[in-house]
Amino acid sequence: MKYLYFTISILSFIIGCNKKKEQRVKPNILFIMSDDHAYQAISAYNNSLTQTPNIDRIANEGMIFSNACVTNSICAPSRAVILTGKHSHLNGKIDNHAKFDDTQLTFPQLFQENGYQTAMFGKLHFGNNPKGVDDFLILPGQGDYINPRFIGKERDTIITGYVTDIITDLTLNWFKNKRDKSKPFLMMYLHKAPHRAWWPSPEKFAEFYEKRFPEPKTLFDNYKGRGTAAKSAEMNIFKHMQYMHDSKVRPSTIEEMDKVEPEIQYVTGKGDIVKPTAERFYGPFNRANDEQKRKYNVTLDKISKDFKENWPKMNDKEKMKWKYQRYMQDYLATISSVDDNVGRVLDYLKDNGLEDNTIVVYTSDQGFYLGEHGWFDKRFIYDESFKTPLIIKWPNVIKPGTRSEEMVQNLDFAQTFLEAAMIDQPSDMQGESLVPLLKGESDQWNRNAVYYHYYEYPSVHMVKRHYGIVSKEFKLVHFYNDIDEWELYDRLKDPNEMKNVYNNPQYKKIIEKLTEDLKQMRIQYGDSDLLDKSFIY
Ligand code: SGN
Ligand code: CA
Repeated sequence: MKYLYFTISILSFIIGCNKKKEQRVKPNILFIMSDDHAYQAISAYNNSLTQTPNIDRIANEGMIFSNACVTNSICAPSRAVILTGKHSHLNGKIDNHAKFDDTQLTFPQLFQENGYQTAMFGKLHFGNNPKGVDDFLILPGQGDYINPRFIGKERDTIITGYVTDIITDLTLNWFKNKRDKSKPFLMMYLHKAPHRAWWPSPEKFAEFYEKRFPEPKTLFDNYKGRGTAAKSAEMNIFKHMQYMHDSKVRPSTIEEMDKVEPEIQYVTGKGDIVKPTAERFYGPFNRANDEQKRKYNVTLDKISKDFKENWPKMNDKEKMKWKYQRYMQDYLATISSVDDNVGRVLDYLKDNGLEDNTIVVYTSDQGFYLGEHGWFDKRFIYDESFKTPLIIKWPNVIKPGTRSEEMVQNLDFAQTFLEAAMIDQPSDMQGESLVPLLKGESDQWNRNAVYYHYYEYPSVHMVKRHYGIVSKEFKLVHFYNDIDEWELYDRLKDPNEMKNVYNNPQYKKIIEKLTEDLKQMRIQYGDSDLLDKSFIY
């Protein structure tokens, strides 16, 4: 009897401790994701283009991943991978057009079932509402920068102001007025910026118009060292960026200048040829009210004046340079707002005693070209779009100011968050929890290479379908549907990926090994039936 009593007390002590432990350590998660944020535009990654002091705070207090990447470099598919923990071919959201099958399990649902209070504010881009979140206000589709409309649980609403500030106001308002202090939280704080057409707030528009930015080394790339796909993509700043819509030259100025070459054509999602119209400029601009327009007009006038005076005198190289500066001015201005607003949220956590027990993640749905290879946009397996920013802060777990070069993917996020929150990971999720890396236990991490597969073709920017394997040293790629071309890049010797060495005999052995590894990976992830007819348009 005495023995039984002793056993029971020990057992209840252990259970009590576990319960206590669980309550004590279940962390809050603040997941911050922006849309198309190039890691080159975060000063913790690259100090020479712009400054992002608040995002850098997360890096200084946490871990920055220099080889974080996506599985499929495009918006809605990346979000589906993040939420389901499964590659695109399994979750079905292979491109921006396909509908997300929301009967699938997404990780916020598991958080909700396991005692977390959950919320989502900003851009989702699924065409349907999120599951597993107690509160949400999301932008419809791509959403608008100026006076945006939001879809809510009960009703839709239009909110006056600039989208990045508004998404932050909504998030802070939830923290202040809706947070249930008895529960840990999962907050998904999702920016629209810096997505095309890069409309800054009127103040940042004026401020950044005065700045000049360094050009990337490969701005004038002629794609000689690459294959058909790089040559036929429609994302060259000089050729495909549009004067009105992107560079924000007034339509009336373009019309006036009959000597200016006709606007470059572009292709819509279904492969139709469409010419840009003034509507593409007025769509965003006309959302502004009179006061906002007045402020925007100060800078718009300057742009048009400069264009009118100088464009006709420029050669092609100078035009490329001009377009690049205009692009960077607006793109980086939108990021400056993101950074300011991230600072507001970090300050809130700090000032309200939430800092110590909150994991803060900063990432993007994929990377972006900021003039590298002459490009804007994303989609390719080449580094600037394949890689994505990933910075994580977790007080008392991650050693401040650390860096990881491991090959980690957005596929890993769901399992990472689940492990951190001590929630079981579904066995059919395909990533790996990053928790060992976060704890500094890199000997527990065995992955050497990752798998990539891009599908959206033919479509805007015309990047051909491809899949591939990427290790720290090499990148092997197969463009497979309307062409049959292989490319190999030596990532250490050729970090700018200027030379495809697939046909160089020196790499024969490496190619044999990588080809076999790629095949095994496709089998492992269940993506071996690449030419499944349902994937062909
Ligand atoms: C829009 C953009 C494209 C962009 C796609 C996908 N054109 O079509 O440049 O690649 O979205 O972006 S725009 O001028 O209309 O903005 S994604 O982030 O949704 O994948
Ligand atoms: Ca995106």
